[in-house]
Amino acid sequence: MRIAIGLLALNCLFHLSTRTQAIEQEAPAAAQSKPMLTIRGEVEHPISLGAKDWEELPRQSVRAKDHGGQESTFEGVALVEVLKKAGVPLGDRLRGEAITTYVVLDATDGYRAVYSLAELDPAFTDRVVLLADRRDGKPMPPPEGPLRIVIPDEKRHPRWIRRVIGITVRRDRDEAPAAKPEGAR
Ligand SMILES: Nc1nc2c(c(=O)[nH]1)N[C@H]1C(S)=C(S)[C@@H](COP(=O)(O)O)O[C@H]1N2
Ligand SMILES: [Mo]
Repeated sequence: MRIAIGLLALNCLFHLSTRTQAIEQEAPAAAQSKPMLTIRGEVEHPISLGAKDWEELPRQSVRAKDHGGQESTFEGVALVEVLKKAGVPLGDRLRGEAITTYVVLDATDGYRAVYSLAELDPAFTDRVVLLADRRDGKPMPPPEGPLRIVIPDEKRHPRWIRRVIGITVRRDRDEAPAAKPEGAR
């Protein structure tokens, strides 16, 4: 009898622990799916954005013609908003050494492109560089999405990066100048 009760208890414990493991494995995926976008480099707080963080960012939409000439409504988050969340100098803080700041965007296929911070800052320009997640009201599946850069008034399309996954913010301060600055010996 004692052995039977002991076995029963063990059996219950076993089920409980496997059940807990199953819940633990499911929970992170449900609460915060794997990162959509990682921001690192010269930022105040490097971050990885999950679907939930992404949903909290301010959204806008633009009309733009893609490389094939098809005009669509693209909806998403301005690239600068993502950078603001990670913390970069903008507006009147974007001067002096900071004005050499640029961002390198990475795609899942290894494709990369560069944008200067000043050309993304609404204090400098009305041009929009959008990280789009919807085209004509629908999510963009790979190989275009889930995130794609859209730049409505850029005449050529190499910087319309598909499948964006990472952003590195860099500053040029460490580079030697091309010519000797005045006053240098
Ligand atoms: N990830 C990724 N994005 C990319 C490219 C690429 O090779 N990989 N090619 C670029 C170039 S050169 C162009 S012209 C456009 C083409 O966009 P489309 O696929 O919508 O026609 O995508 C740009 N975005
Ligand atoms: Mo291209």
